[in-house]
Amino acid sequence: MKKVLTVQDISCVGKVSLTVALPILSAMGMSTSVIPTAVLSMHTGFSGYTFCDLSSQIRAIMAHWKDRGVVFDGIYTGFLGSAAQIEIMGELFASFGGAGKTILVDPCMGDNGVFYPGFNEDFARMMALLCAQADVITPNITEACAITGVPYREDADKDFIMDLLARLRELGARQVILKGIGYIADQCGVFSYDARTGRTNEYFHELLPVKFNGTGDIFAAVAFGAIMRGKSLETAVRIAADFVVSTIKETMSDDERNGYEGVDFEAIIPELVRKI
Ligand code: PXL
Repeated sequence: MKKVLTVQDISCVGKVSLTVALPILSAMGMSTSVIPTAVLSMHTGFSGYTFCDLSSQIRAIMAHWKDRGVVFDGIYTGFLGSAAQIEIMGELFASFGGAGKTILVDPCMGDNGVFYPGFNEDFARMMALLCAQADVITPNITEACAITGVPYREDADKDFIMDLLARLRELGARQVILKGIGYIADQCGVFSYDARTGRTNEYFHELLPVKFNGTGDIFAAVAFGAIMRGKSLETAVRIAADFVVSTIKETMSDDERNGYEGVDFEAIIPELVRKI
């Protein structure tokens, strides 16, 4: 069984980050360890959330693990609690990454052209340096613009997307997944570029008329799990995108549902397991 580590916050309520990544990776057959980057009462989409930054713990956790000979086959980082944690992630990759290990960085920072509370251009510039150390990165358009320094465009056309993809490739990650591409009516696209083959793959699926928090985290967790299970980049993208669509469809049927509460991905886990 593959041993993986995922590093993200614990939002106690709201179905994002660790509370979705951990069950998904376990269901995909990964023996999963965690480093929580921060503890929040609810994710930052809810007003009044509490926030406890756990940066001071991470180096001690890593030192203990080194001492005990802990090793991982793969590392996946998501929402980081502070700019200082980006530097610590570099140390984590140096200590626990290396040949034969897969590092996925989801530069979780924003959506729809705006940063989540607490993030800014300086954080994005540092995140770009972390992306350079990754094997796989999974930004949405907002995050891709932020880490490449390109102004966000609501009406991103195919030329804009291809240029953005080229800039992401130049950052240095081996595989780039760019999600949330919307220049085809009623469809949502995910482009992936693999430096090993030099190929760019385009995958479009139906665009659903609702937004739920946490779907980016779910996408990254599934894509990482699929890659760790030996799927090709293209197949991992398809499995992750189809899973997200199914979870949104499942949740849409609940009329009372507030998008901040996330999706009922739990109901779709059997479908995911059959594809792995
Ligand atoms: O889903 C991304 C995410 C993760 N973690 C926290 C967040 C968000 C998005 O709002 O606030 C704490």
